[in-house]
Amino acid sequence: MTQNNKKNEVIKNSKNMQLNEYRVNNNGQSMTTNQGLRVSEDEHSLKAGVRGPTLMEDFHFREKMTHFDHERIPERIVHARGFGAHGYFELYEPLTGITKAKFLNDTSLKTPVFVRFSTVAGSRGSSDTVRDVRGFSTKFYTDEGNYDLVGNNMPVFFIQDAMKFPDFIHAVKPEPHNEIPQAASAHDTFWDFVANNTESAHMIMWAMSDRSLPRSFRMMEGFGVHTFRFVNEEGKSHFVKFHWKPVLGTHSLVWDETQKIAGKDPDFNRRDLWDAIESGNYPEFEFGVQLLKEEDEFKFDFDILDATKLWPEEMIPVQIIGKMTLNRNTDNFFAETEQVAFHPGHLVPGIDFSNDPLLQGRLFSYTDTQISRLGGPNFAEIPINRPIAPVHNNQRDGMHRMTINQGPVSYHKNSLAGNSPEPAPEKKGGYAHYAEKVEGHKIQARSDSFKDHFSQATLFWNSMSAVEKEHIVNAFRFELGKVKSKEIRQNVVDVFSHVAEDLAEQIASGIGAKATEGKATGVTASSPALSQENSIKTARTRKVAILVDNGFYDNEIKQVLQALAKAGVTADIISTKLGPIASENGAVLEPDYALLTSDSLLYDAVYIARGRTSVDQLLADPKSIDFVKEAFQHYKTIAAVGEGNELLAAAGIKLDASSAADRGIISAADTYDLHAFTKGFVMAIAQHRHWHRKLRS
Ligand code: HDD
Repeated sequence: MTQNNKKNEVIKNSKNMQLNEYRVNNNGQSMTTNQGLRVSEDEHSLKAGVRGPTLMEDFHFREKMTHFDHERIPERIVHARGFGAHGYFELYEPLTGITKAKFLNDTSLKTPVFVRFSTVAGSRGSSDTVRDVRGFSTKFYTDEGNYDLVGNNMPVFFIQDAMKFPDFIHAVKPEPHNEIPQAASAHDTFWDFVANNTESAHMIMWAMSDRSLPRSFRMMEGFGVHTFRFVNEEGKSHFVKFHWKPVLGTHSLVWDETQKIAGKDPDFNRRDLWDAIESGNYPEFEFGVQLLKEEDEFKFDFDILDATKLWPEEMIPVQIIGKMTLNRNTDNFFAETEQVAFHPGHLVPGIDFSNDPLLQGRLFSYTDTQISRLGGPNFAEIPINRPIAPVHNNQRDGMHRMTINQGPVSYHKNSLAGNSPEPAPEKKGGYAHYAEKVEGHKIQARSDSFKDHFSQATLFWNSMSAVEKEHIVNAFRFELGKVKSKEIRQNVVDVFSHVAEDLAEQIASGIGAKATEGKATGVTASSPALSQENSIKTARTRKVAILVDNGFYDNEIKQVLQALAKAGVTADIISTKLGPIASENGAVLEPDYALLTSDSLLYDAVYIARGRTSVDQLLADPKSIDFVKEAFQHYKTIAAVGEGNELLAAAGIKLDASSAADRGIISAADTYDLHAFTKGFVMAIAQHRHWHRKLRS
């Protein structure tokens, strides 16, 4: 083993090995109290007689109950619902001369990471598929200390100054008088905020777009949002924006589907991530940076310190420099995902802040929130938060202190302990803040360069495909349609009249409001990178529902399953009931789900197998017809063979030989070329959705 490889192994495993210290396995063990005393009885409290009162001296009962009574900690004020996983980061290209961060310079390193994806507005128990921004937080356990990239799946934000964050969050959260609605922005206070705070216009365009409805956490982009700084060995700085690009492409659900999934499987996104990792389909995200020279700071028609602006990729390309792979689920949700504490101010040498006023405010908020959520200042000692780099300082005591610091000295400078721990000079890895020159008056105001609230909202609108535009208009109509105040609805239309006339008109005509002409920015530029339709398309890891019952053709199912598996597509067998089903020649298949416990909402594609008896049984259950109908309405690929085509007809899907394939319907007669059929099926699945299909054709 070379030196580098050895190092690799150590780094790769060190977080996992560190967690080993804390793992507890109860298998084969006797039950004890928290004091280690073996317990002989765990079902009956100690009573004075079998029908008598419970006795106070039952310490096991008291301990069990006290612990239970305190099992919850405050949920996060935002991003309460989330899901985490472990993995590692590998560097393709060293950023030599750009940043001195070691994990971005040494391609032989595998840096352990923990990632938490989240929604923003909902409570911990809310549904995964609501219309919302998704959090995308990554903790890199580097050997220079933890580096946290606490981002979202959208590259901009609602507000420009952190001072407004509590207001914005109050407006989007359930209204305080009745705590309605849960995990939804479709209500009066949110849209009243939007109408009165026009800096939110660009982010609202993203929030009303399909980006708010990710098909999977594995199919979302991630963004650091703010402009940060890279600093090199010589102390020279570049501005930088961070990007995560999913290897499977960026894809979304459709609105009708998300609302129904919220009932059918509120854990849809977290289950998808868990299952993907368990089955070895490790989610992968490439890491990209947009770099800007210090001297180019003022070359743009937007301010790079303004978090409501993105850097168009066509203007400043994203350089892909590495990849993150998520390959391990948590052992325990609470210990890891709930207790993980991210902070945009957890940095390593070579990475620094910009003066973005949103970022500056975040630097205060995150530690503050951890202190109340995690019960004191020692949250960094919780196993998931502990760095793999050694920790030495003079901080002592506090709630839940784990470290047993030795010796009498807890101050700096000292002679008694040889002045240790001693600050490390920059050359020896000590963090030194970038020596930016700053001058100015103390002032509570915003720079004029932050005043353009609409140009990039128009850029975003211009960059959308016709289908994406239609989804945005429908989202506005839905959200504003739920707003009771007519005045607020009109005020919002007035705001979006600044973005684009056709947008404002279409919103207005759906909600009984009026758009005003002549106010729009007139921006004509577009940025193709913003449209999801230009994203990577692949069938890999997509899920197919196979509808089948007794009397199927064994050989056909086997070959289709093989072809799907070869393309990396997973499949579930769904039948009218659970329990083994038999083919026409007696071969047996075990269904994964019955129609009752399944739904096409939970799949990317449907396949209806041939077989007279099989299809007759399916046809006799109306759920199978709804299954196919909804898959069609949600633009999903549907394949049918032989008699299976009758289920298409029963679902009202008329086949038009000239355009059927185009609409993602792969239909075959009894005798057909199986190879060509499966190839066409996989290609159609890779398209994600067949948007041009007309509803209920
Ligand atoms: Fe924040 C959590 C992302 C602005 C204050 N934020 C939180 C999480 C994410 C973000 C992903 C969840 C972390 C996790 O998984 O545990 N926040 C962002 C982004 C922002 C942003 C991308 C803008 C670019 N946030 C923002 C502002 C403030 C906060 C302006 C306050 C000044 N955010 C918090 C917080 C949270 C938080 C209250 C709640 C739970 C936590 O920190 O750990 O401190």
